[in-house]
Amino acid sequence: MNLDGIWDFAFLGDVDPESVQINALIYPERMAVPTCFDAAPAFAGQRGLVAYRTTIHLQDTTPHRLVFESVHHWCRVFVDGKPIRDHAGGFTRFNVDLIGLPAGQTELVVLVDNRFDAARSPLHLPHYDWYQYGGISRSVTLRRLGDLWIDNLRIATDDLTLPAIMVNIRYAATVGLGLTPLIITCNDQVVFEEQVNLNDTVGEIIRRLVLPGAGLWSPDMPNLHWLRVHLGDDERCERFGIRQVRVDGRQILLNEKPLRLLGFNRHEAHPQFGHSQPDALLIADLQQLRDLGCNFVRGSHYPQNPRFLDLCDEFGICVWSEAIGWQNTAEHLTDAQFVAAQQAHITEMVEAAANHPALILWGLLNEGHSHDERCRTTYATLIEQIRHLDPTRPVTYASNQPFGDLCFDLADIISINTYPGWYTGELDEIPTELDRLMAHLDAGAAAHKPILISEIGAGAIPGWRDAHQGRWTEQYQAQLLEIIIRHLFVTRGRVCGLSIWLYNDFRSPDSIWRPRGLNDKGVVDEYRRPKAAYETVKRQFRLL
Ligand code: ADA
Repeated sequence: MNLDGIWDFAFLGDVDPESVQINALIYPERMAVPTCFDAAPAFAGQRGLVAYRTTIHLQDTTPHRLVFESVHHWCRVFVDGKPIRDHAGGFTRFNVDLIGLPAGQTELVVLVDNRFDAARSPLHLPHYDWYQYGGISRSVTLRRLGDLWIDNLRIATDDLTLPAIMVNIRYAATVGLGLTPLIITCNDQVVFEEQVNLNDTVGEIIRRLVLPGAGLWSPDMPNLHWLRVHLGDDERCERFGIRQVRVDGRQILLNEKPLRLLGFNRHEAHPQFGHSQPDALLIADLQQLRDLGCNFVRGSHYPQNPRFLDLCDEFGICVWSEAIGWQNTAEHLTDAQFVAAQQAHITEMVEAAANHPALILWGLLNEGHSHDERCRTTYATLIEQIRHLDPTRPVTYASNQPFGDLCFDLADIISINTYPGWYTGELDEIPTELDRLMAHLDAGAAAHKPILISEIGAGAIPGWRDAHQGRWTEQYQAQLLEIIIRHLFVTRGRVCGLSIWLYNDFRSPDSIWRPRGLNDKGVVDEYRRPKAAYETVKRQFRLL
């Protein structure tokens, strides 16, 4: 049951969650779920503890599960007045299991806190260059689990030519059930049937399925298939694509063919909805990205909305999914609490998104201090964790220290954020600067690895054009991006991909570097109105 809608709401302010008497709360407001409450005019820019309330219905006394797709930044979930679970970190899915509760109508209350608190929500630090909105920002659902449920269903390509997939079914049950029927259908055809022995209350069933004639997924031909697994009384359906991505020397191969990634970074931000992404906005963004001639989006700097990933699967747009981070230093990367929070977040990111064929690349820790020896252990630990959770995709991280980085050997792809012509140098120096960068990488870390330019760009205040065409004008941004695209792909051709910084303008903490309170490096503004660079990039991408 989808619980999205209008919930009761209370803004409690600078209050300690431990001191809140849940049953005594009064809810003077109403709030949409999902949305970010601090994007709404009444609470714009406010930080504090808030309470959301709705009513849920438990069908019977068997286990039920609340699934939250994302809550910022910290929350405590109460059912029937009792605290069930705390969760820290936005942008990822987490479950709240309801075990042994009476059947019928009951009250669900979620205390949500968008204040910065490095101890309680270590993943959200105030220096990050994006406005960190608060609230229940993605959908909430209630599931009846019953006595046996499929906890997770993972589908991975095993063989491209047959083709064949590996299906991993993780199940849980309240009691050992013995022989239980397992039936798997693909696109409504039964492809597998067996009696499985479920003596344990948790376990994994792994099967290899050959699917003759099933079309492969690629950006040009995004074929998708439905896998439906019936285990006892439970049923789970997942959409998947058959495709393989791997790194071979300096190239990324998709289905054994070189893949050139052309696209943008994208922030999940909108002045009216904050990090929430209504379907209409997702579709509009994807339509523009397709119109721009993209086949790639880097989800900067956190895991993207599952609905966005669904649409990327359909539109044939490849995605880099990134675990949250922004210029984290040794202070964070050697802090056990921060590392543990990253590990939990990475597990949630991979679990939620692994079946999306569009997702071709995992990333982490944007511009963390990978040039500081003290940070290397954490880079190694987290990258290893991602590989362990999902050995089927390359791993990378965006470095802004290409001349001093100490962790490039840990990554499958070398990704560089660089701002020639913006933070350093002038337009005519861009080609030389890019060549200097490539020469350095080719002589060392990237000699046998692909290079991706994960950020590059310039600010442009929407509507500002003038005869001098200097920094902050739309003309300057358009010229800079044209020079970069032509140099990278027409003159040179060394890099395997580009994600321009960035698709959309987005709110950032107040600073003299951020006119209008926004990071203005989008080719569309915060309401997605195109700047001059939109047409320039579109023309250049389409010529390649
Ligand atoms: C960095 C960072 C981005 C953004 C960008 C900018 O490269 O990774 O998140 O802050 O700079 O706009 O300056």
